[in-house]
Amino acid sequence: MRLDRAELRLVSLPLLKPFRTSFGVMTDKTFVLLRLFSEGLEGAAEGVMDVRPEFREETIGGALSLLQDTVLPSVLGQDWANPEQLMRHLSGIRGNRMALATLEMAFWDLWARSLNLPLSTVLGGVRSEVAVGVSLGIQASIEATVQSAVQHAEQGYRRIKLKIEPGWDVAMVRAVKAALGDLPVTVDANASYSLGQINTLRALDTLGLDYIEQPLAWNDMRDHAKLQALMHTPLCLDECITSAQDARKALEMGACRLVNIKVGRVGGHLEARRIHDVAAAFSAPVWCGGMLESGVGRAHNIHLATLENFTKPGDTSSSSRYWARDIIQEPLETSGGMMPVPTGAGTGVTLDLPFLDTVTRTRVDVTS
Ligand code: OSB
Ligand code: MG
Repeated sequence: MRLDRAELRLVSLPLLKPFRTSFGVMTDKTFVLLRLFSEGLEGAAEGVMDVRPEFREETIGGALSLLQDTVLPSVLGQDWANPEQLMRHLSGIRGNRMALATLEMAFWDLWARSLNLPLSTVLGGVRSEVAVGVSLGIQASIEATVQSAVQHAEQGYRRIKLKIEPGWDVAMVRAVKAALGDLPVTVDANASYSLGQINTLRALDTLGLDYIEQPLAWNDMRDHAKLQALMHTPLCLDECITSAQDARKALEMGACRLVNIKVGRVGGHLEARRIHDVAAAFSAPVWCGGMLESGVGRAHNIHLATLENFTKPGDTSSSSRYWARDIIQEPLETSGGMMPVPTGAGTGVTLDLPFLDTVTRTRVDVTS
């Protein structure tokens, strides 16, 4: 496929409710949206970097400049046979996997559309719907958290994930567990604890959680390995894993027993699939994470989650939990905790351009 041109937008979409994690409060989701054009077709993807580097180190500013000034000019105006060839061309770029994922995913969408096949089919997926849970941000009170958890359980979500931070953990989790009975409950600390807080971590270990996500520092697998050796509850890494090599090392050293795969964090679908395969070789389950994506990124996540070893519910819940209106035309809604995989070519979703224009802050066209 010859890549004719690209369009980069900075989009800001208001969240229905603020989302609070250990690293901050989000009231709007601001993201980079990339559209790639080739031979009358179009592919799209969104980046998962934030304005401030509080989840990982990449930023929207850095990614926009890398894509606009360096990466896109080096791939536009040329023919690319498949995603592998495109990414081999960019293999000299160190890090910046969120920025690279934005291009890689848009290219997969475009390429699958040119083959007239759903993205899940070209990725090798085996499911027409995927199991999903919800990720509940830090709330104002334990009562409010229990109420929200019960509501989502009643809607059929297959797992409840609770954001925690020091001081908002054992008592809150115990109350939610008591209210939910057998439904799997997990926690995500977003790197807010250290081994110095081992007493709290040991208390969390007694609560029957399905797993504990990224308790320790965003870039520290060694301390996670020390912690896992002391805990019965499996640890799951998110921030620490940006590649299949990271996943191999983490599983080898016992830093985790399962992996949260976010295609936007790891450089795209090729690397996400490699992580999926490495984890399978270790008999470690994987699940599909989310970064509060709009319908564009959400659709990519849903297609990826159709691969065989995505055996735990993912974070790609209904779009209507996040937005009054999404930037795509199709609804992405769960029923009974299952999200149907869009059936059209590529991601199977179409931009709602008039609405997108109203939430676009900047827009640049890039040509070769
Ligand atoms: O750590 O998984 C995370 C959202 C933003 C940044 C990091 C994370 C999250 C979530 C939300 O947990 C998942 C979602 O609903 O998209
Ligand atoms: Mg996480």
